[in-house]
Amino acid sequence: MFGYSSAHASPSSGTNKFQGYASQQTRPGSHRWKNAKKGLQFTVMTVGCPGLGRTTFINTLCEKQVLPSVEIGNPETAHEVQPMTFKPYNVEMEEDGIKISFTVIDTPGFGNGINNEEHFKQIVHYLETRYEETLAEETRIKRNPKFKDNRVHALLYFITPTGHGLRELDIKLMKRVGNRVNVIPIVAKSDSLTVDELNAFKKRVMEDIDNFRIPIYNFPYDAEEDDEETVEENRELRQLLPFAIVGSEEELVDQEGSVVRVRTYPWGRVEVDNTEHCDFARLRFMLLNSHLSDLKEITHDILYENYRTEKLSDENAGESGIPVEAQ
Ligand SMILES: Nc1nc2c(ncn2[C@@H]2O[C@H](COP(=O)(O)OP(=O)(O)OP(=O)(O)O)[C@@H](O)[C@H]2O)c(=O)[nH]1
Ligand SMILES: [Mg+2]
Repeated sequence: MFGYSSAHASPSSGTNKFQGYASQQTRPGSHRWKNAKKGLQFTVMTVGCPGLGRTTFINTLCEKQVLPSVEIGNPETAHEVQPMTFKPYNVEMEEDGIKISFTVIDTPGFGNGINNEEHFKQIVHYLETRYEETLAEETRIKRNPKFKDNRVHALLYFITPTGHGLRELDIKLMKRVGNRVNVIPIVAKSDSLTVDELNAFKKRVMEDIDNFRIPIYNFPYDAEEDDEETVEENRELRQLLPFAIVGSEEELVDQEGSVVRVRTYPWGRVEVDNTEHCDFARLRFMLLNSHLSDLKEITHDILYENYRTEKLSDENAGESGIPVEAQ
C-alpha cells in the first residue's frame, strides 16, 4: 500500500525489512557466496521514452550521482529532435562484500516519435554487436586475456504510467529485443498512480505481455528441480512484475539518524526504499544481488547460445552454397 504521509509508515520500515531479507541471501553455498571473491562484470541497459525518470533511476540505483540530474543542452538546438544515442556509465560497486563492475547503458532519445523503427533496429544491433565481439573472441586461437565482455545482461524497459496498458511502442520494442536480452518491465514514476490504479495497471500490462507473447525475464524456476526457497522467492518476484519504480535523489535524515531517499509532496512523502511504497528496493536487490548470476547465466547459456547457433548455421549454410534466405 502507498503510505504517502509519514503517519502511515515509519520512515525506514521498508528499508529495515529489506535489509534483513538481503543478509539472509548471502549464505555459504549460495551463488552470491561463490562469487564473493571474484568480482563480477554486470551490464544493464535502460530504455524508455523521454522524461520517464531514467537518469534519476540510474543515480538512485547506483546510490550516487553517476549522471548529471539535469542535462543542460544548447538552447539554440533545443527544438531539434536529438537522435538516440547509447551512453555507457561505469560504476565500481560493492554489494554484500562482492565487487561489481557495473555498467549502465542509457539510451536518451529513444521513442521520441520520429523514427522509432530505427531505434528498435539500433538497439538490436547494439545487443548483437556485443554478442558478435564475444563470438569473435571465443573463436580466436589465442585468447586476449584483457578481453572485456560487454554483453548486456538485462534491459530495464520503462513503461509510461498511463493506466491503460501497454502502447504499441512498448510492445514492439520488447518483442524485438526479447530474444537477445533479459527484458525486465518496470512501471516508471509509479507514484503517479493510486494503489488501485497501479494494481490494475500491473495486471493489464502482464495480460498484454501474455497476449502479445512478449518474451520477458519472468524469474524462471523449476518447481521439481529447484529448492523450495528459490521457487518461493521467484514466485513472489514474478507476482510483482512489472516492478513499480520511484526514483529520487532527495535525501532526508529520519529520527533514528538513517538516511531516507524520498520524494516530497504537499501531502506527504514517498520513500524510494520502502517496500510498501514501491518495488524499487526489491528490484535493486534482485538485480544486483539475488538474481545477478541468473541473469548472467541466462544471457550466456540461452540468449547468447541461440545467437551463436543462428549465426554459425547461417555461415555454414552460406558456405554450402545454399542461399541463407532459402533456409
Ligand atoms: N513523480 C516522479 N517523478 C520522477 C520520478 N523519477 C524522476 N522523476 C522526475 O521526472 C523528471 C525527469 O527525470 P529524468 O530522470 O531526467 O528523466 P529521463 O528519463 O532521464 O529524461 P531524459 O533523459 O530527458 O529522457 C525530473 O523532474 C525528475 O525529478 C519518479 O519516480 N516519480
Ligand atoms: Mg536522462
